[in-house]
Amino acid sequence: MYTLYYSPGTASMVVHLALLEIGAPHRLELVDFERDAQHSPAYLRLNPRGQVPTLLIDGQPYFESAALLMVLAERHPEAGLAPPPGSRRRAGYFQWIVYFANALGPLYRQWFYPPDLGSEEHPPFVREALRQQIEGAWSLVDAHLAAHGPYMLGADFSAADLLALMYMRWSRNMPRPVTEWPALKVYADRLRGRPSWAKLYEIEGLTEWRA
Ligand SMILES: N[C@@H](CCC(=O)N[C@@H](CS)C(=O)NCC(=O)O)C(=O)O
Repeated sequence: MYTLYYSPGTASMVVHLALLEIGAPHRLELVDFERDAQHSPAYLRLNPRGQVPTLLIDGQPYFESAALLMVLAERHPEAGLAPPPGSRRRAGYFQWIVYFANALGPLYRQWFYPPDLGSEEHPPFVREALRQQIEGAWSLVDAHLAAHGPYMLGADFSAADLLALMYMRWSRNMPRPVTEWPALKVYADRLRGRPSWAKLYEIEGLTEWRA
C-alpha cells in the first residue's frame, strides 16, 4: 500500500498517474495549497522541501516526482513501465527521465514560482529567457519524436512518457503550448487517450487539457 500526498494538477500527478497505470492499491492525501498545508509542521516532517509529491512507501516518506516514478516502475515490473535492468533501452529510459526532470523541471518551477528567483513577477528578460529555454527543450523532444517516435523509447510506451505528459500539460497556458509542435501534438493526443488519464482527471477533478 502506498500513500500519495498530492495537489491536483501539480508535480504529484505523474506519480498518481503511474499508480493508476500500475493498478497499485494506494491512498490519496490532499495537501491543501489554499491553506498552505505544504508548509505545516506535520507535512514538513514528511517532506522538508514543503512540496508535493510525497509518497509513503512501506510507511517511509520519499519525494521528487521523477524518482518516485522510477521507483514505482521498478517495484511493479509487470506493468512494463521500464525496460528491464541491463537492457539497451534502459539507457534511453534513464536519459529521458533525467532530461525531463533536469532540463524541464527546474525551468517550469521558475516559470510558475517567480518568488524562487526573488520577485513577485518575473522581469520581462527573465520571463523571456525561461520561455526560450522551455521551448528549446520541447523543440528537442519534438525532433526526437519525429525521428524516433511514437514514444520516447520508440515503439515502447514507458514511464518516461508519463513524465512527458505531465510537463506537456503544464505548457497549456504558456506562450507556446506543446500542441503547437507537430510531433508533440500527435504524441500528446496519443497519451491523453490512455484510460489512466481519464481516471486521473476524474479523481483529481481536473478539466483543462483533457484531450
Ligand atoms: N522537483 C520537484 C518539484 C516539486 C514542486 O515544485 N511541487 C510544487 C507543485 S508543482 C509544489 O509543491 N509547490 C508548493 C510550494 O512550493 O509551495 C518534483 O518534481 O517533485
